[in-house]
Amino acid sequence: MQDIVEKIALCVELGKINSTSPFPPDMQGQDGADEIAVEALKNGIQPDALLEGCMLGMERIGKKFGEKKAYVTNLIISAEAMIAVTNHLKPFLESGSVKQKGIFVIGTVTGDLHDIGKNLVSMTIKGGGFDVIDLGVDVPPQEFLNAIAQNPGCFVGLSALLTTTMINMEKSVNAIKDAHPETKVLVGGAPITEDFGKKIGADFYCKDAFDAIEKLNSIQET
Ligand code: B1M
Repeated sequence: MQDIVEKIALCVELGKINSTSPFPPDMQGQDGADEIAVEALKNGIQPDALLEGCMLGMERIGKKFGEKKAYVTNLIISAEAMIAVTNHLKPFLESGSVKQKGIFVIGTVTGDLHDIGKNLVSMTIKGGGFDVIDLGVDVPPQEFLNAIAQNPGCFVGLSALLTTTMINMEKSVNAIKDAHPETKVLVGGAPITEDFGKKIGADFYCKDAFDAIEKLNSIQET
């Protein structure tokens, strides 16, 4: 199991998407994240292990980038490698109980183009029995307001990955709470914390996709 986690982590860190990807040159012809994920799932490895490998790989490349030891292009191919894995996880994450529990609107806030975490949250919440409306990335506050107006009673999730876009998250929460104070807002993303969520008036901070579904279920139980 640990072997698979490490193999996936290495492919994601180095941007080895599949056997035909040219990077890194010393891994040419070898299986990439895509083939390793398919094989692992075929052998009964749990999707969680593949996700763990992806997160580890992303953490490593993110750290290198922060230390100026990697470029944006490295982040792009690492993202492609992780997407290759998550594409195979989609059926598992989305295959929850079919009972429709409500509508969940999600988007990455204005100015932010990161969507891998948001997409994972979308899939997991869909699997948890909610209808998901994914507004995509770089979503201005007004678009969230339009979606709420069209889906009364929905829950809203906001994602932000940049310290520079956390302020835009606050603007979106304010706009939502001003226009629709009853709407429950959940926030998440790497730089977001419980304290920050509270400070900007969000109802819930979610550390990851599984935490998000737990929080949504808890709202429903109250
Ligand atoms: Co960017 N990037 N990036 N990047 N990138 C970070 C975030 C960074 C930390 C890297 C670093 O410097 N170490 C850094 C931000 C620094 C900061 O703000 N202080 C950074 C930077 C600087 C940038 C650019 C500015 C680089 C540049 O152009 N010079 C640029 C900005 C573009 C923009 O958005 N305007 C940029 C671009 C990119 C790519 C496009 C190349 C690519 C994204 C591709 C894509 O998303 N399709 C990318 C990537 C891949 C990363 C890292 C390496 C990985 C992010 C990721 O996908 N993680 C990242 C470093 C890192 O995070 N370690 C980095 C995996 C994902 C599953 O985790 O998104 O955290 P995450 O989601 C988690 C939780 O946070 C939570 O659940 C998920 C797990 O279950 N969650 C939620 C997320 N959203 C939620 C919403 C919820 C609930 C939970 O709602 C309820």
